Amino acid sequence: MSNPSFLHIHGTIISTYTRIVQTVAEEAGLSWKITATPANSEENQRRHPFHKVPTVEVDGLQLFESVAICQYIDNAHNGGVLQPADHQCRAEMDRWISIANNYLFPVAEHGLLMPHLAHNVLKTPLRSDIIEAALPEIARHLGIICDRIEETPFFAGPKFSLADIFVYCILRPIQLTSEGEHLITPLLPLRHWLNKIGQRDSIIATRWPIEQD
Ligand SMILES: N[C@@H](CCC(=O)N[C@@H](CS)C(=O)NCC(=O)O)C(=O)O
Repeated sequence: MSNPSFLHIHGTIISTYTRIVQTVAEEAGLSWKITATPANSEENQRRHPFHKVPTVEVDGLQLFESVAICQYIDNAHNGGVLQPADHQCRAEMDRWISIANNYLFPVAEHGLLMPHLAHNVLKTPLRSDIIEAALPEIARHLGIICDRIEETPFFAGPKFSLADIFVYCILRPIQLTSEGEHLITPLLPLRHWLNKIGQRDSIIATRWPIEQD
């Protein structure tokens, strides 16, 4: 039986979606630990029918899919403060989480981050051809996301929400590549928002080793 005030995360340590869940736990003041569990391991295949990470145990529940996990943590342990009560802001929050998950993450993951990871970890030649092919689409997504954050302080509207956590944790690894940094540098509103969100305690507490000063 899980400790009711403890979150056990199973996932890879350097993972966008693991960081999203860690960040929401930090915002909620919920203690957490990670057990390193590769996505394609037998253990994870039992935990997640689509073989993705993270999965979690909390309050005696086994949960997977980050949106469901984050909403559960925020509702059960944080008074729902990361989800706007106002219907229009709530729709904006859901919209920007969907955009980040369904459009930005897949192209950035396959077209930019995985080629860099393979190069850095497996020491294979950098697949610049894959990166070059993906950059126009990534640039288009960044432009759309920048337009939104030019018109409002946070993605859902006036208040910080789950949408800011999803968008930040998906954008930040892009910004950590030279190509992503090059695309983001001229997008001033987006850069300012990244700096602002990057100063939150929950984001600082979940920094990856490559982000440490
Ligand atoms: N829809 C899933 C996506 C999770 C996801 O894509 N996780 C990545 C790591 S950041 C993963 O499991 N990648 C391994 C793979 O796709 O094989 C969620 O929201 O939790």
